[in-house]
Amino acid sequence: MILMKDIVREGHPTLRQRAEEVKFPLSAEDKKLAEELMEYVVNSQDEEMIEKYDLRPGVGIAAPQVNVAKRIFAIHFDEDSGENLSIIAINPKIVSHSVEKAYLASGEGCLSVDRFIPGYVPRYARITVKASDLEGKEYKMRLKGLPAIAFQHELDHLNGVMFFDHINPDNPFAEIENAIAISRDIEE
Ligand code: SB7
Ligand code: NI
Repeated sequence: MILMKDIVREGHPTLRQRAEEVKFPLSAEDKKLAEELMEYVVNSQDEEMIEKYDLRPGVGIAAPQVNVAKRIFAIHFDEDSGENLSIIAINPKIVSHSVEKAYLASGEGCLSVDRFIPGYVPRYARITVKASDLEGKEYKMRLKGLPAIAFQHELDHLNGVMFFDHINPDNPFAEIENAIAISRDIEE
């Protein structure tokens, strides 16, 4: 199982690489990795598992964060988060997006970043995405709100991009044109 000690931090070169496409059928190793990424996000939202294994909560995690440069991530929102999305995304793509932007009013955090970095992270408000599941079956879905933000945060990890790369360096809280603010009451 993935623990905090397995998560690479800011400064690690894998976080700045473009991750490789994954081939199907999945190798046993890739399948295990995808399942472990999902297991981490599910456990990281469970009070008892957090205590027991000293996990940091996260709604998503991407393979490069455990030092594997492959295009795989998992996103999971706990049932009572008010969202419903639980996906393993392999070779994910954004096929179209809104002109309107969105940002989290509280800013973003990252399991690979051990400090608080204030500022708005502009994202697309709505996205249509494609990805493959563990069986190599392609699916397509539309996302908005927090799930759309989480998907873009994870997709960035596959492209070597960190959330703070998007923050305006001159004024981290400068108004973002044509954007809606999203507030969340759950962690990360
Ligand atoms: C804020 C946090 C996340 C997504 C969107 C907004 C995920 C945090 C956990 N991760 O570091 C995942 O890459
Ligand atoms: Ni992250």
